[in-house]
Amino acid sequence: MTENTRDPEHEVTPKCTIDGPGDDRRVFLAKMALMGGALVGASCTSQPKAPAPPAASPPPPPTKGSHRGAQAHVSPGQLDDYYGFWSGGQSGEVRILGVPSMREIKRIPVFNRCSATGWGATDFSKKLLGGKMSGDTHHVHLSYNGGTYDGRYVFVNDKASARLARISCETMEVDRIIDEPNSQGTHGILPQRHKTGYVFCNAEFRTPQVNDGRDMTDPSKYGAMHTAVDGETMEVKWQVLVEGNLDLCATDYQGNYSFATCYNSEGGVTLEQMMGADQDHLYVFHIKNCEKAVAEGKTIKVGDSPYPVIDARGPDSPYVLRVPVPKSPHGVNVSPDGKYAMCAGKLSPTVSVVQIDKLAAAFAGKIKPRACVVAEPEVGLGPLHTAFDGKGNAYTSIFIDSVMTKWNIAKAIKAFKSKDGKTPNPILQRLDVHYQVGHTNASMSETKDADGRWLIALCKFAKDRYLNVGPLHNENDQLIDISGDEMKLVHDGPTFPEPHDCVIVAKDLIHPNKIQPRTDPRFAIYESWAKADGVNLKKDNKVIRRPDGTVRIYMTSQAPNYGMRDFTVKTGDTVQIILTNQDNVEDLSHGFCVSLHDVNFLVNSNDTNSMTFTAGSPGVYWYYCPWFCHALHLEMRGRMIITS
Ligand code: K7E
Ligand code: CUA
Repeated sequence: MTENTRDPEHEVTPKCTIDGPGDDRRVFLAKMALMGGALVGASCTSQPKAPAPPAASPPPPPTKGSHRGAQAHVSPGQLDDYYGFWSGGQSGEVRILGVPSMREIKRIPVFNRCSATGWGATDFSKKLLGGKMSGDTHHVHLSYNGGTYDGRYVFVNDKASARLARISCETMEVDRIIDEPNSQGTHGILPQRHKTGYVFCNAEFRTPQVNDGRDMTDPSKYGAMHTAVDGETMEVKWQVLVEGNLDLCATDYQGNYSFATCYNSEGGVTLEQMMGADQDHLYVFHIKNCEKAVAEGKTIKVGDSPYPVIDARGPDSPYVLRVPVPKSPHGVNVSPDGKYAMCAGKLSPTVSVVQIDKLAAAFAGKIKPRACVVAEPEVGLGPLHTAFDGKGNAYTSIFIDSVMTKWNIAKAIKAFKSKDGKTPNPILQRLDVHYQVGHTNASMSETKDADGRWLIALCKFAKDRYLNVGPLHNENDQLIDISGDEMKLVHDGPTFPEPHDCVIVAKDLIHPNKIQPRTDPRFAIYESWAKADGVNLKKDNKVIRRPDGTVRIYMTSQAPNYGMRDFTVKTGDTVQIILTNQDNVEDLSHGFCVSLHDVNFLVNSNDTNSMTFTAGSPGVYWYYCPWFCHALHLEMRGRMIITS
């Protein structure tokens, strides 16, 4: 790079992780590499040899003036170019970051309890969560149309409780959560890309089918589900039962196939057993054949679940094709041209490139499944996930080596066919990242419109990159400029544990409402209560004692007042506050917090929200607005009077 327009204040210079004896990081990395080396070497005899040393050939010389670098600094008052949707890992939430500034703009509670919004405690969220208060989000993906995002929904998995949630892009609130039947460890998910059709969900953990106490000691009878959920209705449509662990998920751009990496074709239940075989598979699911089987009733029922299951355990069938790839693959990502599924090797230093238009011949038995693999470049130790720039290059995250490897897809295919299997060298650059990168993604990488501007490396370890804040370290999400010939690290972004994945979406594709549109499914619930009680939600302030003894408090808010200065209930009453915000202007949220009652929730502009609790001992309890809304915000309060 010959010129640099970035503000040096905002640059983070990549530190070398290879030099500097005695350096903590070096020792750590060496240990990791050893561990990984042992893993790879242990039973990997038929695998390709260790990867070539990092970037042996110097990167191409910069063409003068060819690349000024993308602008990472976003000045105060300026907006980002992209919405970044981040999974929140064990926090159970989803976050929205602006890219390239990496500013965290919003947290969306999904499977977690959130004190600020009341998510997990409000009536609607409690109903969706069914009493669960934790989750583990790994993968966020948006609904598609025509190969790119349609800006309507965000889908996210819960690995902990085998659930799928949907966030409405109108409000950036969760509107649905469903359980994946007969599944544990719901991990990889991906919607179809030609339209909002199915969202496919992979169960990572093999379990007895049915899991009711049978077959517990016979893991050979365990299986895992690949589930097709209708992204529009959020109903499970059908499932495919297979014998192997299903890890990451992908879909093609035509609507023909869905994919799952399978790292445990051995069917093991211990780590050693799972690493036994040199070869695992990319499972390819044939969607039309599955639909046909469902239509013709060639399905079984598993347990209490009403949904049809295609039993595809055993050899290849019209439903599932198993493409052999080196042992324990992890990520699978489809290139923006729709041609290739990239299967990252994890325990093999390779990425297996599967040519999607060969799959039909393999399903038809005309070629061997392995013949669909058209390249297998060596990218480094511990490849996990792959992103794309839309210019024919791929970027694979390399966990053990702590690098991002940029490689050229066409060159990798050519090299695979060549006499020595190595020429031309497809590896273009290896960039140190800090440290132990998991997922990676690039701007619009999961669409046909991948634009090659920004790459994110989601690093699992931050080590010494930030001020010491105690034993729990943050993660380190690094921003890399890929607009030129070379990758260039431009920003470190700390995140609270542990985002696994993110997608980066051009801002023009997302259009949230700034005022609550009152169209989410939860409004039908409030309206039905109000109708039954003869109440006008938007106007009335009324205390209704229901026949079942429940006391419903319908209340309005308008800065800086609640519609009720006080209300009276009896000790032990079940009290439901249904609060409607009459303020109908941007950014005027109120909330409702009741002293000593663990009640605290948010009501946005033009919103209604509700929470139910039990009235405590007799006395006076102030309720107040916790959101700073007005000069008289502190006065926005009233008394709950509890009589005996
Ligand atoms: Cu690689 Cu759950 Cu996407 Cu983590 S998974 S890294
Ligand atoms: Cu309403 Cu503060």
